[in-house]
Amino acid sequence: MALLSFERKYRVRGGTLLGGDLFDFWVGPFYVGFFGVTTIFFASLGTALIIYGAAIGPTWNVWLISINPPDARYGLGLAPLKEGGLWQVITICAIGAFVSWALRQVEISRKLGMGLHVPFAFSFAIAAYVTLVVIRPVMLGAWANGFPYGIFSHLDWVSNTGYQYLNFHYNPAHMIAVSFFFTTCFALALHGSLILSAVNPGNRGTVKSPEYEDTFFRDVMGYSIGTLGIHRLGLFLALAAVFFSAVCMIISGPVWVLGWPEWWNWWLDLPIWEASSGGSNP
Ligand code: 07D
Ligand code: 07D
Ligand code: U10
Repeated sequence: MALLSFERKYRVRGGTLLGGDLFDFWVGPFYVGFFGVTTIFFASLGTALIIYGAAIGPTWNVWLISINPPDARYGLGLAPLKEGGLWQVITICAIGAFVSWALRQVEISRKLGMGLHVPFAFSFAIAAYVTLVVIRPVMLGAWANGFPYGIFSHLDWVSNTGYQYLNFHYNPAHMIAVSFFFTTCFALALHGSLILSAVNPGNRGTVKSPEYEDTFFRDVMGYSIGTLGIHRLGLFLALAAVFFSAVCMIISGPVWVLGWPEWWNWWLDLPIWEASSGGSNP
């Protein structure tokens, strides 16, 4: 079925979470819904405030524009607009827009009678962002710990926050997250190349079925995870990467305040070394 006639068949009412029929319509290709309206509202307001912040700031250079969180002396209180208050309102707008976007995905999934896997996955990205700008700053007692909204300034924040723990690569949850990110790329490269090899068999070849795909990996390494399985694995790997990223930041500060290399001293402190010369606690 051509996409346009499919859309006519499935552009039906219902499936909404809020607002009933009120916003149950499309504008061009976009489904609107109650959460489309709230997305537009929060995204427009947030963008307008960023432009206002740029206007009162020192530069229009888009790489250098930065909306900074309040100073540490404001703790978890509200700050005046020009001293971090903008950052606070923009953070509310960003969370409002991201959550609205996820709920709009839920409404669209329900309309189509599909599972909620896409909004479930997106909620992990939202959770990572909320970890950095709400949960961790609250645990540390100041909004100042959130990251600044600017293209280069947010890179400076990542670098400075990393070096605050001497060598961030020694953070064990960061290691797990990084490994999951690498594995995700590896899995997508294997999957993308396998599918293309099956549907592009070369001159005069016939397109190959999933049995061929399974057989390829059985021949190579004795096991195939299967055509559905690789998608489950891909989703799991990507979500685990983001989950462990959030963990690596929750433990940096609220749980561990020293350099991350020092955390590994637990190894030298194991009781099995006590009789020998090693250990940092002789
Ligand atoms: C390709 C989907 C499209 C999305 C794009 C991003 C904006 C920002 C706003 C000027 C994969 C659109 C960008 C709307 C413009 C203003 C105020 C997604 C795709 C094209 N970062 N980060 C980037 C964000 C954090 C880090 C690029 C956002 C954390 C590093 C872009 C967030 C940490 C590097 C960007 C966020 C961190 C980047 C490309 C939110 C740890 C780079 C992003 C809301 C996660 C890279 C100059 C991309 C770069 C980069 C956006 C958070 C680290 C500007 C929106 C604080 C180390 N980040 N980032 O392709 O080139 O994502 O930076 O949390 O090297 Mg970042
Ligand atoms: C937060 C983005 C959420 C996005 C949302 C959507 C829009 C709309 C609109 C396009 C989480 C936004 C959408 C705005 C756009 C349109 C139309 C994603 C988020 C909701 N690190 N490190 C990570 C590596 C080092 C440090 C994570 C590698 C150094 C700190 C990941 C290396 C030091 C933090 C990671 C490396 C250091 C991190 C990021 C290598 C610095 C974090 C992924 C090879 C000296 C961050 C939760 C992520 C984190 C993070 C990888 C090096 C510090 C695992 C590969 C040693 C301070 N690092 N890192 O989390 O965990 O995505 O955040 O060297 O805060 Mg690291
Ligand atoms: C996958 C797949 C698969 C496919 C696929 C894909 C994964 C196997 C079958 C998909 C993958 C791709 C296409 C590949 C490329 C994708 C990427 C690389 C990912 C990154 C994507 C991008 C960078 C693109 C991002 C673009 C976006 C998000 C679109 C931006 C659009 C908007 C902001 C509009 C959103 C619409 C909304 C919110 C609702 C509708 C609203 C309007 C149209 C505007 C008008 C508003 C109203 C009518 C509401 C009124 C508003 C009010 C009252 C508030 C106003 C308030 C104010 C203050 C102004 O696996 O299969 O193939 O394809």
